[in-house]
Order: sequence, then C-alpha cells, then structure tokens
Amino acid sequence: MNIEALHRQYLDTGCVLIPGALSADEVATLQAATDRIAAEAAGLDEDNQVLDLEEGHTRQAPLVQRIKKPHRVDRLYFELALHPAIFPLVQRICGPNVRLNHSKINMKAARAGTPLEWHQDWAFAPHTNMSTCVASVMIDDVSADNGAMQVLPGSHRGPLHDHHDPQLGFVGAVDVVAQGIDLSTAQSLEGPAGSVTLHHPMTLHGSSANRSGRQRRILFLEYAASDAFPLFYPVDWAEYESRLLSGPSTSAVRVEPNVIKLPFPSPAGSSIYKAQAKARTRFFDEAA
Ligand SMILES: O=C(O)CCC(=O)C(=O)O
Repeated sequence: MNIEALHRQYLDTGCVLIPGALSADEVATLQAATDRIAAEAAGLDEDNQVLDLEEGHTRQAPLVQRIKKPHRVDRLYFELALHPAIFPLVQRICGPNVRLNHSKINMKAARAGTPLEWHQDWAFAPHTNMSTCVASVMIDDVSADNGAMQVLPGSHRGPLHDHHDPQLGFVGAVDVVAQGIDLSTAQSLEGPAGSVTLHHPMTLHGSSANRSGRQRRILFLEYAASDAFPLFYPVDWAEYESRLLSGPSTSAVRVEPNVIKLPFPSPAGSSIYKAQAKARTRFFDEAA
C-alpha cells in the first residue's frame, strides 16, 4: 500500500498495519540490541531505571516486563523513529515538525506477560492538540497466541472513555463491559517481526497475556507534533528539545478544543502496568 492509502486507512479506522516494514538485517539488529538490554535483568532483584520486571522474576529465571525509554539506552531506537517506512507516514499524520515523545518496549515473556487492559492513549498523554500517534514495531513474530495488540477500528472518533475509578482515581483502564462497548469488530494486529502498526491516540486497544512459548516484544515509538505541548508531565527544555526529529526548535504551542481528562489523581504513578494493577475489573485473564 502506498503512503496515501495508508494515511487514508489510518484516518478511516484509527490504525494501519504495514507487514514486514523492516528488513531482515534491521530486525536482527533490533533483536540483538533488545536482548542486550534485557540481559541486565539477570543481575536485578527489583525494577531499575531501565527495566521493569514481571511478578515471579528471579535472577535465575529473569522476566522483564518493560524496557523504559530505550531511545536513551541505545541510539538505535532513536534512529528507528526516523525509519523511511515509518516516519513519512508519521509526518502525514502529525505534520512536518515532529518530536519523539516517548519510547518503551513491552516484553510479554513466553507463558507470562501481563495483559494490557483496553485503553486510549489520550487518557494517559493529553496534549494541547491531538497531532500525536504511536508506531508499534514488532521485534518478534506477533500472533494472537503470544499477545498481539488488539484495536477497535473506528473508536478513534471518540468518545474518550472513562479511565478513572470513582474511589481510586486514574487506573488507566476502560471497563468495557460496564461501559457497554461493543468489541465484536475488534482486530488483532499480527505480523512477522519487523512489521509496524500505527494507531491514533483515541483508538481503543489492549492485549492479552502471552499463552505461547514465544516471547512477544513490541517497541512503541510515541510521536507528537512539535507544537503539541504535553499536559501531563513537567518539561525539561533541553531534554525536550533533544527529542526533536524534524523541523525547527519552537516554543509556539497550538491549542485545540479537544476533550481532556487528566490522568490524575494517580495512585500508582505513570506506568500503565502499575496504574492498571489497581483496576477492580479485568477483561483479559492473566497467563495460566
Ligand atoms: O503491549 C501492548 O500490547 C500494548 C501496549 C500499550 O498499549 C501501552 O503500553 O500503552
């Protein structure tokens, strides 16, 4: 599919899948870099600056839940944000001037891997305008049985669903049953390693536990137009500027009238895993 067709599909459905966007060599380099970072877990008993560990992790049988901000650990991930199969489409979506907002790798270890409850990224990451999107790069082959991301096409048109619990505050999860959300048209985004998906900040998505014997690692590259100012984290200007991918430095901010509910009060901090651990209802079962 050419870039116009991909962009049209993104606008229509709130997500697109580009199978095999990365070459075999690029996939091998990405897998090796990710293995190297995750290997540190064998010396850890608890989360550190880079790694979050799954429940049940031991030094002998390491289980990594997430690599936090890999673009700070290895330049490879920052450069991948500019990949020619990804970045031109991001620019169609967000505009020519773009910042890397955030990056993370969700690891979903074999026969483990915490589920991610249904949510919309906008509930976690509101900005002054909605010119933001997320590219997901499959580091491993991804299928339904190893916890592919699922999306609800069309949900990007809204509404913004409630991600708060009346007693606990922000839990970062939508109770799809209580809120009567029809998931019958949900799609599972599957593909060989090196496939890429892009989704809209309002697209409802989630993923099950990994029931297979194969790990499922996905790199998430979060983008924002350079004039979309984050409303949920304090900005260190030099660090913020260091993530500019295209266009000039600017302190101009574009403000649009979008629905915003801040992810506060936040009983568990900003990690989606920790926020969702507080949620009182579950759609996806834990790994058996
Ligand atoms: O890892 C996944 O399957 C989904 C990740 C996600 O939506 C998130 O971390 O916000």
